[in-house]
Amino acid sequence: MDLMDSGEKFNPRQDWDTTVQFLPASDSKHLEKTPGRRRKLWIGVGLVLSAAAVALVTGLLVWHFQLRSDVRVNKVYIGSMGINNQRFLPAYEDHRNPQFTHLAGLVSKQLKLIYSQNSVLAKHFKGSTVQAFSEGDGGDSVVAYYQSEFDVHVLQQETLDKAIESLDPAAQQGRQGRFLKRVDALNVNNVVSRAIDPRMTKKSLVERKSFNIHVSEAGVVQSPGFPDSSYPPNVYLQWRLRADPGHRVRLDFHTLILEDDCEQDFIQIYDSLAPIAPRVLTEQCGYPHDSLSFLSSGNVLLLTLITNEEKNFPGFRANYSQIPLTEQKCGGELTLEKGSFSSPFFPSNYPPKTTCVWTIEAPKEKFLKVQFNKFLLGKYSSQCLNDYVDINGQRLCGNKLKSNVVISRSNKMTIKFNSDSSHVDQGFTAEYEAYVPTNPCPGRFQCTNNLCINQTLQCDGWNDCGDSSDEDNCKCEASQMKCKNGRCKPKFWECDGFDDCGDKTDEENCLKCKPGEFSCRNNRCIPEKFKCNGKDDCSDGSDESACEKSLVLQTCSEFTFSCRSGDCISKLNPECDGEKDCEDGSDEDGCQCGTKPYRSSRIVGGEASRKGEWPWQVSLHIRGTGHVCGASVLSNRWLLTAAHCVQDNGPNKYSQADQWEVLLGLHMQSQTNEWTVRRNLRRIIAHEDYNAFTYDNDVALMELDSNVTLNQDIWPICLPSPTYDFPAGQEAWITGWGATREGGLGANILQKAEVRIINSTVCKSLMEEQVTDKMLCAGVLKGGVDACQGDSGGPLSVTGPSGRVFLAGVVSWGDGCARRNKPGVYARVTKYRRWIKENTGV
Ligand SMILES: *[C@@H]1O[C@H](CO)[C@@H](O)[C@H](O)[C@H]1NC(C)=O
Ligand SMILES: *[C@@H]1O[C@H](CO)[C@@H](O)[C@H](O)[C@H]1NC(C)=O
Ligand SMILES: *[C@@H]1O[C@H](CO)[C@@H](O)[C@H](O)[C@H]1NC(C)=O
Ligand SMILES: *[C@@H]1O[C@H](CO)[C@@H](O)[C@H](O)[C@H]1NC(C)=O
Ligand SMILES: [Ca+2]
Ligand SMILES: [Ca+2]
Repeated sequence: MDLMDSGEKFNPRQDWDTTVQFLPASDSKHLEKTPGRRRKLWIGVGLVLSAAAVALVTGLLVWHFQLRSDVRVNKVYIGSMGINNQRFLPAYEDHRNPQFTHLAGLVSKQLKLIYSQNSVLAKHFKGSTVQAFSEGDGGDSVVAYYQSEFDVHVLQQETLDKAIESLDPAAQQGRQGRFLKRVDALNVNNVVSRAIDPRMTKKSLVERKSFNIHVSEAGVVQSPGFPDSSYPPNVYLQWRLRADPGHRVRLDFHTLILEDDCEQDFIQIYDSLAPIAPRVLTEQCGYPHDSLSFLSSGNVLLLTLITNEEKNFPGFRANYSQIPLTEQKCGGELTLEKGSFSSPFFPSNYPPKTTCVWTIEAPKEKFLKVQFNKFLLGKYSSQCLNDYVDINGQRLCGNKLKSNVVISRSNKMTIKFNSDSSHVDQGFTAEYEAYVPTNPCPGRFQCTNNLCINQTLQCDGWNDCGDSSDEDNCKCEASQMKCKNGRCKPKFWECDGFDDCGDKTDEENCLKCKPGEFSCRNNRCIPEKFKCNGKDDCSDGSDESACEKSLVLQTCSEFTFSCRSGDCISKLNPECDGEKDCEDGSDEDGCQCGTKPYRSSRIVGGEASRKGEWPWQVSLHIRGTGHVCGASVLSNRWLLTAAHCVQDNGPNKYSQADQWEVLLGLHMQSQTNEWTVRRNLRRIIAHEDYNAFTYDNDVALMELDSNVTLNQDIWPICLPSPTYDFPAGQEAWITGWGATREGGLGANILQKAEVRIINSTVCKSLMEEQVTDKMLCAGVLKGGVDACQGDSGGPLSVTGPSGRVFLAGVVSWGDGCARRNKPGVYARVTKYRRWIKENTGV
């Protein structure tokens, strides 16, 4: 049995509870009060008490000042210094070697000399230590990494910070060499230092270690204990990675799972051998989903890990290697009429301190346009002072472009990419094309923002241009409604509470009841004040089903939740919402479900999901064929899928449990990892009333042959009670690898698509009455033209009021493939709640 099957993996679930409090991370040592100071404090307070209200603020300021005025702090700065005319020696890698000690001594002297020329620095300087050396750019120089300590008044820290920053090369321009000359002095070319990150000096960090690694031979670096146990608490670890001269270090993460709060546990990567803030390439925590491949500008890279006492997660594993600096030179002349280019090393993060220039020249009579397909250049700043792309003098930066297309009204274009010395990102990919000025989009539709799109996308109800220009002035089809602003939208978005037209015309004329009246589900109208009064005024109970407070009702209805005691309560969807609504608490029983382990730190637009985003998603494999259907985890033993997935099909005996293998905790089909669990099935229970012609009752249960350990990658979704309400207009997600029952190419990474639940009356009319009451319709909201995001049998996930996710449906027919203008049809899980309970006990 291999590691993946043991199920005895790290299980942080009990730690995720968001109610767990974090340890305060303050370091108050420097502010401890002495008795003498306390007296001043009392005087201060006395003054305050006797003063008028306006003086109160002033008094507090005085108090604050007096309390802190003679507190001194030991301020530590981390820096690097370039030394010219020195060759790097292998001995410089070992801090115990006499040659290291000698050069370190010279560096310390040099620093003292530099500080002595600045009155602020000279006054407070205590001493320096050198931690490491590396090769400088170009071979004939060495870089020293050091730490300098200063003893300063609390209130003068900022002055000291400014004095230190004034030593930066940028600040020193024109003054270079002034402070450097002395007979025995080093020839210094570059001094940069910054205050140490307070998270690195926390007293609680009991273990501090550095590892030196040569990356000339590729290898693996991982957090201690990975993957069998979580990383240790309260450590500060550094991995100093060195490549051969003339090479870059490359670091590719294969796994990274840390606590979801960067103040507690985090890694950082520096383009340096010391953690100097202006050289940081990235800081990561949680379960990041951005590109996790990094490159250095020179031949060194530093990886640090800091952890705290609580919430320790699996950690990381990364591959390191080196690549020659000459490899993948970027930029150049592009002379074809059509082509593409991208930032260096895309889709890895681009290296820092890199500049590339592309020139495009087309035949004289043509113009040029560039379309960015991906554009991630770090944080946006209005003048693009950090990383940027410059097109014919226009700078672009950040990760959102106003328009993805840039055109040039000439046959020439110059594109420059520039990255500064810190904070890297994934970069960009772009296509360029020369065009005839009179016909910019041959055979395609031209958007106002110059994008060219497939003509079939014009007037289809979806905004494909990004500026909606493809949806203006349209003639609507029969299945569409006409908005006042001229747009056409699929009819099933009418009256669902969302403004799909953009001018709200799709939501007008929807209410049948007069103002001041409540619309019952059975279309009756009752006075608003009868709503939630504990009496069934609609006579279908719907006026008592959506109430804030839970009243115990005299009569139950199909819209009200029944407690185990038999009482019915008047609150909408009371189960697992974190509040006890039934007297016996049965609405909050069995709620170990529907939570996602990590919160999203950045909303991504794309269709690929994050690892761990859908821990209830299961991949069902047929032995020898691979992935064919999806399923949802209901418990450590039971899965729910579609009955049509488990029907015999000629020689294929899909109804037999032994034909199947199920994969839980899977993210990429091609890449099973430590957290992927494989199981065989013990039995399959297809719904006895499944109808292969109408797809009615398209649900089936699967029992695993042995329990799985629930963890961050494998976790049940909540089952809704029979009365749970998923109203039309509610947002939901479908997920899957996109295999269709008929075969076809699936996706490698788990895909997701946002959909909205469609009013069943409307859906029934659209789908020509093939939709029964035990089915539910949902339509895709964006994209989804090529991708087939939903798998048969997979979940339709809806987030409830408390953030827990409920299983609203099982992908059944119609359109799991998330096509536009065509609703997907799902088995309505509320209708099978009792059947599931009877068969599984869940
Ligand atoms: C990392 O290295 C290991 C062994 O050196 C190799 O098997 C694996 O494919 C590498 N992974 C990546 C993501 O490069
Ligand atoms: C445009 O879309 C249609 C229908 O989806 C497709 O058949 C056709 O190949 C597309 N044309 C281009 C140029 O992509
Ligand atoms: C499997 O899990 C169920 C429900 O949690 C439990 O009752 C049962 O004892 C477990 N079986 C084994 C073999 O651990
Ligand atoms: C669905 O739409 C129909 C017709 O537009 C309407 O009468 C009905 O109240 C709607 N149902 C729900 C649950 O919104
Ligand atoms: Ca469109
Ligand atoms: Ca509740």
